[in-house]
Amino acid sequence: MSDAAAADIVPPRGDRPRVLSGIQPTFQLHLGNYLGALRHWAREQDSYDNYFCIVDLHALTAVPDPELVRNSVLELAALYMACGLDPERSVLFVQSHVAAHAQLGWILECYTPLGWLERMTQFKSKAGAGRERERAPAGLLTYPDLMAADILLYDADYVPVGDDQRQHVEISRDIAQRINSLRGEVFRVPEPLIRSTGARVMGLDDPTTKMSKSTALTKAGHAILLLDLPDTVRHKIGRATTDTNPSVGEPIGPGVANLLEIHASLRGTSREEALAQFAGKSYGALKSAVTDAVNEALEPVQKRYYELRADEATLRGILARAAERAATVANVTLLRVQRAVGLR
Ligand code: AQP
Repeated sequence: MSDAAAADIVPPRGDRPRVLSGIQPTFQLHLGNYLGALRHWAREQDSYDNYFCIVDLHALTAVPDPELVRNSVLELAALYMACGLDPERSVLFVQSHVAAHAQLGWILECYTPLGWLERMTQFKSKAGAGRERERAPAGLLTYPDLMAADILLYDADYVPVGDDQRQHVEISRDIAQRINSLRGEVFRVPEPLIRSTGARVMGLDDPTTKMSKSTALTKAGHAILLLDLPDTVRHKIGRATTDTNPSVGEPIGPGVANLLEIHASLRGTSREEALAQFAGKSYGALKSAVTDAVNEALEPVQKRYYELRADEATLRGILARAAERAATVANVTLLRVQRAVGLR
């Protein structure tokens, strides 16, 4: 097909706004990924035109073992669906299966001032300093351009993410606006979509840092993993940091606030209602209620996950079909950008 013909076949957008988001297939997902991202994506599928990717190219910045990447992609695909994402209503695809992501990523790198990338919090925290930084993979620095490519390729209106990703969506907007101002209206400029509950679940062991997959890998008590057994969940929450008050009450420390937030988020109440419910109660009572809420939420997810994960052929088929659908949209945008920057 000629370029001109490809550019004319713009898949219909429909009336609903489009969302694009993704998760790295690195290590196991945790409760923060579920409450901050996945659960909202699944619940709101009928309100949006949905594109959710498994961002395996991003995972390479952590340089995991190849077998781990391969396995984690299928694990994540099964978890997406186990958490309620429906491949009929959402395009669930693997980032590296659509070559346009890497192609647009390079173009964006060439249009992004180095200072913007060097200022990113994630780069500074993950690349370290001095000799450690010299050895860090260059992909840690250019990561935001690839993420901007993920979003901009689909002309996404919104990017539903947890609060930790706010800076990445902001830089994607900045990159899009910079190119639009230099080369005409090339990109739709997306907005972050950050929900008020569950947007920043904190580590159980250290409630001043966000729950994260990479920390969970080295600290067993840090995160509740979506595939944790009920007893493991009970044990981890039982050991979660609270504070020195004799019972739940003002002033609320960060550990107790985190447990109340998890409870409120899972039970569909407000923070104020959760505080009123547990005020004056022991930390043991709060932890027991949080454990029950977590285990009730995870039980159906785990059951469905193991059924889906057992059928690898079906998973691969879903991902292959979704990559074709995603590529149809992405290639049209890529061609538009290539023309705007003088490559065609
Ligand atoms: N603690 C969290 N609370 C709420 N939302 C969160 N998300 C991540 N952590 C929390 C959201 O989950 C989606 C996927 O993010 P990710 O793949 O970057 O997951 P991660 O746990 O942040 O992974 P890493 O590899 O461990 O990253 P670092 O080390 O940077 O924390 C996103 O929507 C994210 O907002």
